[in-house]
Amino acid sequence: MFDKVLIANRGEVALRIHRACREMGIKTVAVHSTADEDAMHVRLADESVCIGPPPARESYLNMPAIVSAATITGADAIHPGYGFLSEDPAFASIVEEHGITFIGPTPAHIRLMGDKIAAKKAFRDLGVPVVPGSEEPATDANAAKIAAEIGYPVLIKAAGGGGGRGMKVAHTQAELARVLGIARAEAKAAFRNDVLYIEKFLDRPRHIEVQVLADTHGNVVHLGERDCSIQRRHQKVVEEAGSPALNAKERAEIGAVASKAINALGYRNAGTIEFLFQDGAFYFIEMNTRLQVEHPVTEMVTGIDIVREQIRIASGLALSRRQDEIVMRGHAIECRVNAESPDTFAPSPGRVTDYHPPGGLGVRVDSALYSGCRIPPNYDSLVAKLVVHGETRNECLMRLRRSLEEYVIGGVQTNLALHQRIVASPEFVNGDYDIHWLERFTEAKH
Ligand code: MV4
Repeated sequence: MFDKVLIANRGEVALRIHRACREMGIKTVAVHSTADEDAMHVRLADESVCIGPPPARESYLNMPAIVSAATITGADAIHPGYGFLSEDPAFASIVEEHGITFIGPTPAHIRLMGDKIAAKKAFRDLGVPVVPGSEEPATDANAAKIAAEIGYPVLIKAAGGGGGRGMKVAHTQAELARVLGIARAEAKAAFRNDVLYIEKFLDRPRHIEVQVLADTHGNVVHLGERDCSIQRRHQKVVEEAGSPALNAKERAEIGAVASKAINALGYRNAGTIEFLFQDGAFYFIEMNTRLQVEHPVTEMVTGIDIVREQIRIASGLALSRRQDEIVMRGHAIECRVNAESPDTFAPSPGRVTDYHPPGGLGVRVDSALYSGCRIPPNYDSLVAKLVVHGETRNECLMRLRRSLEEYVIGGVQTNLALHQRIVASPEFVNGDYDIHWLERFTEAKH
């Protein structure tokens, strides 16, 4: 097992990783920008290294600075968290070239899943259902033929994309011709890759993802699914485990399909397989090769510490449980608490004057906030995750409502009131929502 892990991240996820290390008797190294000198992740770590100025490009994305920090402090391994360098195959390679273990998948698997066409083909070849669409890149010459074969409406996606940026819907051949060039220019600007592909457009799907873990001994398990359909502009706002949309048969099937594919791919460490689910059918769309923001809902229902498993896997140990030893118990919901304007959704950085997180049975708060801390303007507006567990979805909702009422974050604007409105809405209470629901809900208010 590792003696010392460098955490190449900030905020709540840096703390989350620190906590797993602490419990395992592993020393931690925090890295931070000059904007984060007083940050909680720096205070808790055994050692810390300043890696650059506030802009992420020059600090949390600064590979030489981070690898140097690991070398100087004698760290055996680096955990990248999520965002920043977590899905950069070059970073994973460079870390390993320096004799440091990257806590994550191989660079080859990160690269494969970063190419959305290649990833989709790999899963389709393994018998996983995918959205009907082109197997090859869409060009000006073949796009109309591909779209006609699939049937309109179609969705144009960027092979280097993901997370939804740069997608365009076309309802007719004329519209396809109009938006193809725009999609290509946007993809090139955003991802430096102008390769596009075309899929049948699903008009009201749910976003359901399966958490998997794989070790280097050939063991693979899935930890059930999360429903992440409550989102706005491709930012998830509420996630739950399990999905209110799946029955027991569908749940077993989506998990089994995910495990089988991960095993065949020879994948290692934690991963998330994303599906769209509509009219009782699920379709693979993408795979994420990192720890995800919403991993705690899965931890709450399985009792498995996903970060601990990641560290164990990276150090060569076997998974701590077999599939038949994993039991899903109850229901969990996560609310992403953002420091943002409730009206414009613009980030609301500043000093937190008062901080009183909720507590009690079944309540978990992952946050790096403290009374008097500063939220810098340079990073993501996510400042806390309120994660609540209950024996039933209804008990979970009761606990979530009172936890949201207890939560006090003073000095900055937050989306706590939006969460209160979501959890009070009949559609959310009934589990009756798709990926478009929250956008309609927030627009109706304005
Ligand atoms: C789709 C789709 C409808 N039809 N693909 C957006 C993020 C990216 N990972 C895939 N996305 C979508 N792919 C087909 N064929 C709708 C979306 C989509 C979406 C998916 C998941 C969560 C939120 C979303 C919001 C808008 C669109």
